[in-house]
Amino acid sequence: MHSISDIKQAVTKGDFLLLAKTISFIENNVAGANTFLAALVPETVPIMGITGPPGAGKSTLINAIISTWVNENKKVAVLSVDPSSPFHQGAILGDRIRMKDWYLHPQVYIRSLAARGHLGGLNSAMLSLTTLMQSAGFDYIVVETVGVGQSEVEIASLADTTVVVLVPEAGDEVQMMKSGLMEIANIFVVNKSDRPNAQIFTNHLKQMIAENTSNQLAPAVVTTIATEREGIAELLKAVDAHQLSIHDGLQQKEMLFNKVVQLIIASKMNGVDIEKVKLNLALESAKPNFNIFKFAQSFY
Ligand SMILES: Nc1nc2c(ncn2[C@@H]2O[C@H](COP(=O)(O)OP(=O)(O)OP(=O)(O)O)[C@@H](O)[C@H]2O)c(=O)[nH]1
Ligand SMILES: [Mg+2]
Repeated sequence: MHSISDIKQAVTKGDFLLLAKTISFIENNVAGANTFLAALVPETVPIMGITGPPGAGKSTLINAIISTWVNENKKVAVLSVDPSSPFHQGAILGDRIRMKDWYLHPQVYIRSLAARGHLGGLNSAMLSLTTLMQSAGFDYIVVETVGVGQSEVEIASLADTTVVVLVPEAGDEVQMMKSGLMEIANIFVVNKSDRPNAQIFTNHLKQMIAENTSNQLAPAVVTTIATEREGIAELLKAVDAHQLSIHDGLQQKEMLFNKVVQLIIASKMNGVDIEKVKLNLALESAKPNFNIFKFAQSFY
């Protein structure tokens, strides 16, 4: 493992090689990774989560947001979770195109992460990596996840401000209610508002929010056209406003608690071979006297 001060120094110069290596070490939980993490002193850099259905324009939005921050001379880290489903095989390549302006920029570090294959789960890996970014001299951290399954929704809830990106299409409202996106959104973005029906959709959404949340907690709604960089200033304003509102401590304590629980679970999972669990389960569960507790206990 490299020292965090070496990593930080390199990041300052726009050299992300040490950072990239360290991320791989943490992802693979190599010897020394725990000690390294335990010595980190993170700055209070807010984490912005961006989630929403596939193709809603999350990466295009991030691409536009980065340009604002780079112009302010800030350093930006983007962690993009690739769900690695057959439907998303082009995701990493797609992101390289969508965020093309920034892949080689010295102020911007973009990393795609596979959703599967992390010891102890994606949540704890994500927590480690965002803390690393907070310790490495970045001013802004963005986490992009596809809001399809519950696990993706959970990752977004690790963020300080969660932005849910929707598009004006019929049926999405119902879908959103079901998928749990409503609960985690601090800000809703109606992207692709160049499309017909954008205004109607936005009005529906606002109405739904009013019916489902108390005024105090109501998430803001911002309309954007990410491809034209329209609405980005309004979005960033809403993010700032949300950041200011979360310092009441209660929500933060709850988040901190959830993170600690994730880490404990991850440490307990350390050394458990998930593939072996799966394989053995397939064999054992077919037997007539199968008992789930007995089976699980064999891995404790
Ligand atoms: N018309 C229109 N198209 C847009 C807008 N924003 C993004 N797009 C297009 O929508 C497509 C998907 O954009 P992405 O940014 O890759 O969407 P994403 O949500 O990151 O997609 P995944 O990461 O695959 O889930 C691209 O072809 C974009 O050019 C917009 O505001 N208007
Ligand atoms: Mg994307």
